[in-house]
Amino acid sequence: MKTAYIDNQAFEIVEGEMILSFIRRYKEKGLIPTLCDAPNLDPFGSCRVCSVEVTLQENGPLKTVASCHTPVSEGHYIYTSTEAVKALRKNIIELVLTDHPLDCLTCEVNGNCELQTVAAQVGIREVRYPEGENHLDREKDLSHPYMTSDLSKCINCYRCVRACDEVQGEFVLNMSGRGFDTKIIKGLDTSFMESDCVSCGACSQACPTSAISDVFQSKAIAATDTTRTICTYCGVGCNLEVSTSNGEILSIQAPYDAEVNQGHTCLKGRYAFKFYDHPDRLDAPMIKRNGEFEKVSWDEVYTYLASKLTNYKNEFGADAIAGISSSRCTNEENYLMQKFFRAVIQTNNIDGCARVCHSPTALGMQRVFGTGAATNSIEDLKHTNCIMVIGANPTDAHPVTGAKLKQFAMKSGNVSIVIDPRRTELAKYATHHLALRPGTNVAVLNMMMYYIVTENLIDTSFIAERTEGFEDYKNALLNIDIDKLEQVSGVDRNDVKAAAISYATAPNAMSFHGLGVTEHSQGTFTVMQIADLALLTGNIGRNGVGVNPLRGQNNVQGSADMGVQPHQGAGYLDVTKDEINKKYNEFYGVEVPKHVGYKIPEMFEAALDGKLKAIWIIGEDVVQTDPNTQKVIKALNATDLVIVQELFMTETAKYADVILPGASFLEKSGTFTNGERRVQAVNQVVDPIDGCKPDGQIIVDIMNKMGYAQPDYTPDGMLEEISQIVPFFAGISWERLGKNGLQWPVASDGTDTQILHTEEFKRGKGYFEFNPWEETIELVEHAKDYPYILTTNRELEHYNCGAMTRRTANEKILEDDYLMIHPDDAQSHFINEGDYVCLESPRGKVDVKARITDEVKQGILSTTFHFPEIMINNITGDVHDSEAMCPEYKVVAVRIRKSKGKFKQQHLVD
Ligand SMILES: Nc1nc2c(c(=O)[nH]1)N[C@H]1C(S)=C(S)[C@@H](COP(=O)(O)OP(=O)(O)OC[C@H]3O[C@@H](n4cnc5c(=O)[nH]c(N)nc54)[C@H](O)[C@@H]3O)O[C@H]1N2
Ligand SMILES: Nc1nc2c(c(=O)[nH]1)N[C@H]1C(S)=C(S)[C@@H](COP(=O)(O)OP(=O)(O)OC[C@H]3O[C@@H](n4cnc5c(=O)[nH]c(N)nc54)[C@H](O)[C@@H]3O)O[C@H]1N2
Ligand SMILES: [Mo]
Repeated sequence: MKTAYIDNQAFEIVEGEMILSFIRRYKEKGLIPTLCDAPNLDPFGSCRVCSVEVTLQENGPLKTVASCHTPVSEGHYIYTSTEAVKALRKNIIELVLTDHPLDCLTCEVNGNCELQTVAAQVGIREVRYPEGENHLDREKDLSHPYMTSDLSKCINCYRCVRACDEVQGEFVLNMSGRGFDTKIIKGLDTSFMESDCVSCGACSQACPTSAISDVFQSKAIAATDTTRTICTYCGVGCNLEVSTSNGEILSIQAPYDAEVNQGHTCLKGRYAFKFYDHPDRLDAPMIKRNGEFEKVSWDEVYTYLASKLTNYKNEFGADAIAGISSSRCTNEENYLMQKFFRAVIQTNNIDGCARVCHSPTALGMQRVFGTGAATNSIEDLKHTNCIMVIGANPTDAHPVTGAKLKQFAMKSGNVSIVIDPRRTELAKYATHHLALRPGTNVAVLNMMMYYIVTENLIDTSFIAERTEGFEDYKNALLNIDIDKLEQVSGVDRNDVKAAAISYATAPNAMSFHGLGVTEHSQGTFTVMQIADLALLTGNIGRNGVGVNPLRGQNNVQGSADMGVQPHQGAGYLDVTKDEINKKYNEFYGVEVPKHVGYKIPEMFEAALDGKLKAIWIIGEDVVQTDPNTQKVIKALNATDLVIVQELFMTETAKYADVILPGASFLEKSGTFTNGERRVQAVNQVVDPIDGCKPDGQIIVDIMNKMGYAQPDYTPDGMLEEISQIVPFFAGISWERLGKNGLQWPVASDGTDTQILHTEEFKRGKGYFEFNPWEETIELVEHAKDYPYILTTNRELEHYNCGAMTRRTANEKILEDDYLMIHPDDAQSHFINEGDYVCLESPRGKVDVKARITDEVKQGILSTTFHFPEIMINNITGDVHDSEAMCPEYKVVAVRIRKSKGKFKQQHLVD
C-alpha cells in the first residue's frame, strides 16, 4: 500500500491521482477552496486558490503547488491550511474581487455563488484593494430563451470554455482579448442565439458566478428541496437533479455523480420541463357525448369503461379489444398495462412504440444472439478503437452520448465510420462517411462483409468456437454482385472497402445504430448484418466492442422488457409455449391466451375490418406519428371505443371517445430502463397536477373495477411483483437501485451486468444468416411517378410528436420545420431558401419550408415529424419491415413542386 500524508495523517494514494482529489477522498469538500476546478472538467490550475504546501519529508522545505493539477506521490507530506497558503488564497480571491462587481445583495445568484462561498471560506470580510476598473459596461446577453450572460461578473476561470469544449465538444465559447480586456466570446463574438450554441447549459452549470447562467438558475436559490430523477426524453437516461419550492419546479441540473451523464445533459433534460404545468394539461377525465368532450368524475369514467369493456369482451371476444402502452411511462406502468390486457381482458393484443421504432433491433439481435438488447455500455467508448455509427444521428437524438461519440471521432488516431445518407454532424468528423441512398443498408453491409472475407480479415477462431452457419453464409456472400450493389447504393466500392478494413482491423470495434437501420422493409435483416459483422470479426463479448442500438424513448427498452409485445410476455417469454403459458396462468391466477396478438398495424387493419371494438392508447400520438395518417384516422373512427390516456389534447386524443388525464414523469415514481439495460429510479418531484393521476394508478383502478384484485400502484410493490416473473429482474428491488441503477440481467444477489455474451450467447452459438439486398416495394411501384426519396431525421430541440417540447421555450429556438433539399434539385424546381415545397406521395401531400443544403445528395430530401401543422405522416406509407412490421418511414417516394404554403403555424408558448 502506497501512502501520503494529509496534515501529518497517512492515507492510501491511487496511482496517478492529483493532490486535490486525494485530499477530497478523505477530507470534507470545503477543506480546499477552489474556483477553476469542476468535477466534470480536467484539472486546469489557473486560479491557484487550491494551493497547498508540500514536502517530501517530514519538516522538509515546503513548496506551494496548485493541488488540482499536481500529482500526489508516495511519501508526500501535504499541508492544507498553513498560514502561508491561507494568506495566498485570501490574496488571490481579493484580487479576483477587485475586478468583480460587489453587488452581491442584488445579484440574482446571491446565496448560490461559488465566488461568494469561497470568499467567505478564505475569510474575506472586506476587500483591501481599491475597487478596480471593472467591466460594468459589458452588455448582458438576453438573446436566448434559456441561456444568459453578464460578463461583468466573469472571473476568467475558463470553466465555461472548458465545459463547452470538454463536456459538449461544441467549441462555441472562447477567451479573446488581452490583459484587462480579456473576455469570453461566443462564436465570432455574437450572442448565444446567433452562435452555434446547442443550449446544453454545461457552461451555465459550470460558471461559479452568474457570468453565464440561465433563466432558471436564479430561481433555484429559493429551492427548499432537490429530487433526483431520470429524464423523460431519449433512451440515454440522464440523471437529473430537480430543485423545487412549495411544489413548484424551479430548475434542473445534472448531478456529477451520475454514471450515465456525469454532470451533463441536453437542453431537453435541463430546460424543457415547463410542459408539466402548462395550461393545456388535461385535468379531468372526459367522455365524448354528441361529438363534444364532457368532463366527468373518475368514478363515472371507471364505471363507464368497465361496463363497456366487459360488454365488448362478452359480445365480441377478448381479441376485439387492444392496447398500446407508452414507452414514456415507467416499467411498472407498462407491466400493469400488459397485465391488464393479458390477465383481465385476456388477449395478447398489446403493443408499444417499439413497433414503429426498434422492433427490428429486438428481433434481429434475438435471432443472432438470443437477446435483443444493447450488448455493451456507453462507458465502453473508453476502451474502443473504432466506432461504426449507422443510421443514427446521436448529436441531435441522443445528445449526451452524441457528445461523447463526437469527442471520440474528433480525437486523432481514433477511427470512425458513419453510414448515413445525410452528412450528419458526426459524419463531418468521421474517418469514413458512406453516404448511401436510403434503403440500401443491406447492400452496403454485404459489400463490407464481402471485403472482410476476401481480405482475410475474419476472426477464424471466434467463428469456429462461438458461431454457427458460417460456411453457408460465406458461400452466399461471395456471390454478391458488387457492380450492382455499388450502383444501387451510390457508394464507391473503394470507400466501402476502406471502411470495412478499418472496422475489421481495429483491436476493438463498437457499433451503434438507429432508425436509419430499423425503419425499412429490410430493417431486421440489417440488424442481423450488424450483429453478423461483429461475429465475423470477433467484436462481441468484451469491453469496447459489441452491437449497441441507440434506443429511442426514455423507456422503450423497459416497455418491451415488461411484456408490451403481442408475442412475448413479461421477460420476453414466448406466449405460445405450453410451459410459459402455465407459468403466466399460475402467476396471474387466470387463464392467459396462448395465441399471438395484434401488432399495431394489425390493430388498425382489424379496426378497418370491423373486428376491433375498443382500443386503449396510453401516451402515444398515433395519428401524428404512425405512418399513413389518414388510414390511422379511419381506423380510429371505425373503432367503437377509443380510450386515450394523455397529458395533452394530442392529434390522437381528438379522436378519442374517452380521455384519461395521466401524470408526467415529474409527478410519479417508478423506474425507466435506458438503452444500456440500466434500470434507474424515477422519483416523484411534485404532486400530480390537479385532476390527474399517475398512469399506473389509473390502470390499477380499472383492473379492480373489472374484478381483478390488484394492489395500489407503488414502485417498490410493483418491482417486487415484476422481479418474481421477469427472470433478468430477479435481483432488482427499489432499495437496491441506489443512485445509478442496475444493468440487467441482475442476479438474485444483486449483481448486475455491464457486458452481455462474454462466454456464450443467450441462444448458445451466434448465428450467421445471409440476406440479399432487395429494392423496397415503395420504390419499385412508385419511383417512376414519384422520383424523389424523402427520409426523416430528428431535431435536437423537439421530441417526436412535439406535444411536450413545443410547450416549452424550445419552441423559440426551433419554431418551424424545414425540408433539406439539394441546391441542384431546388434550382430545377425554382425553389429558393424558405419557399414552401409541396411534397406529394401516393398517399397525400404536405407543405414544408425549404432549406437548401448539400447535407443531402441530389434526389434525397429529409425533414422531421415533430410538427402537427405539417403532419408529414400524411404521406408516409404502409410498407413495413418484412419481419417485425416496423414502418418504412425512411423511404417515401415523393414528387415536389414549389407551393404557396397552406398551414398556419401554431404557437404553444408565449
Ligand atoms: N431531439 C430528439 N431526440 C430524440 C427523439 C426526437 O424526436 N427528438 N426521438 C427519440 C426516439 S423515439 C428515437 S427512436 C431516437 C431516434 O434517433 P435516431 O436513430 O438517430 O433517428 P433519426 O434521426 O430518425 O434517424 C437516424 C438517421 O438515419 C438516417 N437514415 C435515413 N435513411 C437511412 C438509410 O437508409 N440508411 C442509413 N444508414 N441511414 C439512414 C437519417 O439521415 C438520420 O440521420 O431518438 C430519440 N431522441
Ligand atoms: N415520419 C416519421 N414518423 C415517425 C418516426 C420517424 O422517424 N419518421 N419515428 C417513429 C418513432 S421511432 C417513434 S418512437 C414514434 C414516437 O411517437 P409517439 O410515441 O407518438 O411520440 P411521443 O412524442 O413520444 O408521444 C408520446 C405522447 O406521450 C405523452 N406522454 C408523455 N409522458 C407521458 C406519461 O407519463 N403518461 C401519459 N399518459 N402520456 C405521456 C406525450 O404527451 C405525447 O403526446 O414516432 C414514430 N414516427
Ligand atoms: Mo422511437
